[in-house]
Amino acid sequence: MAHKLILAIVNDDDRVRLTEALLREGFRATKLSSTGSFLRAGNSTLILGVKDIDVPKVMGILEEQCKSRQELVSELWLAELGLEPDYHQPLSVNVGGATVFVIDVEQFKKF
Ligand code: 2BA
Repeated sequence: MAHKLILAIVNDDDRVRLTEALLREGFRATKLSSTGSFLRAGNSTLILGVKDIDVPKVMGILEEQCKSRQELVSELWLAELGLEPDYHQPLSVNVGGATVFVIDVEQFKKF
């Protein structure tokens, strides 16, 4: 049976609801604490090993549970990036509900 590795970077605020929904449907996940390079805010990266056939179901749960939202980028950080001439106010960016990578898995074993 072929498997995929799903890496999903999600907002911390969605993590509990998302992992509960995944567990209800029988999907196991490992959570890594991660940090976005642009906002430098904490987010969560979920690692899921799933059967090929289950990928659409997991994608559906991610889409349903992860809400996109507006977040402000601090002026201090914009200045550090050298972007302050373009922005005279804190910048509002649309942070996606989930950033998802689906990767082929060569082997999946549990010992
Ligand atoms: P951050 O790097 O903190 O990015 C947060 C949001 O800031 C991004 O939302 C995007 O709307 C904006 N942003 C990021 N880089 C930008 C730039 N150079 N100029 C203008 N705006 C920028 P999302 O795209 O939804 O990404 C949310 C989080 O997902 C990211 O947090 C990062 O942790 C991860 N991510 C997104 N794309 C990725 C990729 N291609 N590879 C790895 N991680 C990624």
